[in-house]
Amino acid sequence: VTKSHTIDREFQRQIDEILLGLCHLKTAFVYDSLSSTNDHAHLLEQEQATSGTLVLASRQTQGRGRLNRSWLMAEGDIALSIIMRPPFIPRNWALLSMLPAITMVEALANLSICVRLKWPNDLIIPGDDPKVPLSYLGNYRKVGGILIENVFRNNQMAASIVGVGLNITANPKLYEQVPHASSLQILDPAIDRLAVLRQFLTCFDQKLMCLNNPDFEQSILSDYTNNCETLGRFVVVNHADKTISGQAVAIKPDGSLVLQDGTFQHIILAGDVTGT
Ligand code: BT5
Repeated sequence: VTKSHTIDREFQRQIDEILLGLCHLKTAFVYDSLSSTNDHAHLLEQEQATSGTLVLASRQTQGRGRLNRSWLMAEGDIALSIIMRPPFIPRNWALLSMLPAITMVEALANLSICVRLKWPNDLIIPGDDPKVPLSYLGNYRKVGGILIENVFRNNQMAASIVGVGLNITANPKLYEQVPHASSLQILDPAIDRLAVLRQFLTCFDQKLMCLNNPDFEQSILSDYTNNCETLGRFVVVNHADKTISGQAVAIKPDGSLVLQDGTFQHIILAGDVTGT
């Protein structure tokens, strides 16, 4: 974990101004560069940071995806982590990754940018060249991802670190390494990182305020389902040396994906999905 990080004062001031109007997201640590905002959030969590503490960085040297895969970013992209603690955590943990995903969909829709979701945690946009076979999901490209890391102490959930990465700037170096990656600037050349963050943080804060509404879980699930591009498609799932294929037909309340293969139903808890 980086020890010698510098605060990005101008960016910090802009984020602080956004947080002034919010209820739960109250404190932010905004850096030039970190190894990973999730790593830094874990450090703050160990130092008793309160629920709603935010970490942002303009660059990451060791950004992470799931299963220790690497997450690449360029200056101007979004990398953020939010420390969440009980009771400000949905009782159904499956909602932990759905919540930032649908919040980002809503935030970008408010800026007239349409992104979709790829199960379980990718933010995607349509590509512009339908002829390139990408073995990802049809003609869609990945513009963002979510990484949830839960912290347990004494058999109890002490915190959840909610990490969100979003590609804003066009980044040819990234597309070379990840052919199915894209960036929001390609859809909207005028996109503004701060406007995206303002929308995202405001929407996320509002959602947290609704955590105790009786229909909260149902509304997150149905927002997720409605925005999930995986559903309806014929997909292949790879997980731990196993391959399962079928039509994606539903998302269950525990976050699993239901595949229909002839008369069989497969319930997929985790895995990487590709589809046409
Ligand atoms: C994810 O993992 O998609 C979760 C990414 C979470 C990143 C955020 S940034 C802030 C916070 N701090 C961190 O260190 N992480 C979080 P996964 O589904 O495992 O996808 C990882 C895969 O996406 C890689 O193996 C690449 O193929 C691809 N990839 C890497 N960088 C990408 C990018 N910038 N855009 C699109 N795809 C990328």
